Amino acid sequence: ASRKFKILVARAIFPEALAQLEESYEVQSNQSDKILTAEELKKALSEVDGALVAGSERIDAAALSDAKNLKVVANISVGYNNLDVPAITAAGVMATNTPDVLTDTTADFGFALLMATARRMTESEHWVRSGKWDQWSIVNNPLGMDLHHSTIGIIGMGRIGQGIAKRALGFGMKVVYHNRSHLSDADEKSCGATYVSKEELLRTADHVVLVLPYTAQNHHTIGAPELALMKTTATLINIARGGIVDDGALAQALQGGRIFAAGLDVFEGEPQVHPELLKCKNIVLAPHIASATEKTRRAMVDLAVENLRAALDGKRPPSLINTELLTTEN
Ligand code: 8YV
Repeated sequence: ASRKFKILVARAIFPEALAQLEESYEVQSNQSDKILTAEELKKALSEVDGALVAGSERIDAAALSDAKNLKVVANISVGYNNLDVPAITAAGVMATNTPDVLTDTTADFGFALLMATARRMTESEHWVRSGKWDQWSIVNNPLGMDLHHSTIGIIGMGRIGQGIAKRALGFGMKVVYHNRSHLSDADEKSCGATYVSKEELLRTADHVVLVLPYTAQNHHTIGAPELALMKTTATLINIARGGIVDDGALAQALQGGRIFAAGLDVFEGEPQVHPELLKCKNIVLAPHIASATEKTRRAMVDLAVENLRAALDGKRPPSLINTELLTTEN
């Protein structure tokens, strides 16, 4: 019989999932909340056949330099900017992610963050908790912006962007989007969405929602020049990645009344948050939880495990990223 495969579980996962892995593999795992250092990660990767990782593990040429037996890196995340895919491919390693299973949960959260931001829910809660709320007032209340019948502009119209568009239709919103490519006519129709240039989107949207992947090209998609195009009454929602927004420029725009409010689930350099953002009142902050429901996080782990198992069994993983690894072999 062949030897048992060794795997690395770089992050805390559900105990039942870990127990199942331990039945099939020799498992090296980090179940603490401490992220492995680059050195620890490199060493662990040199000893295993497969690895389950998430956004905080950077997998690049340096991390892979001693990884002689590694066949698969399964990311427990749909976004994979933590993976240097060309370097992983060059090492002959399969890379996988977790699309689809988190689409609706993440779109729900995007909408929740949008509603909370437009209606100033964080500020309102602080007011109630502070005991300073003394009476109902027509004018001295946190007056927000309407969602219904407003225009939502979605930048990044993949699965999650389309999920947000469909939710927006229920609010009678006009949906415009910007994306690398146009949607098919059928998809545009089912989302009720119209393609516009990024500039037109920024000028016309009442609510701008960012759902695009982080790539070198998308770095600071929203910075001072883009914020300057937006309506002063507009809200900006980032559920994509830190680095897509220039957080320093955003803090200035919020403090200067350049835009109305922002809702952020992701930050440049998270879990650090730009200190100027923390001073802003017109902001709703969340700790990167858009996919965080029990059901969805379990589904993400299960899909990552399915990807890992398939690769180690010599089968095609269901969500293989570097498909060219298989096509060149055959
Ligand atoms: C993950 C995410 O929880 O899937 C993504 O792209 O941002 C989240 O769902 C996170 O990236 C794990 O690191």
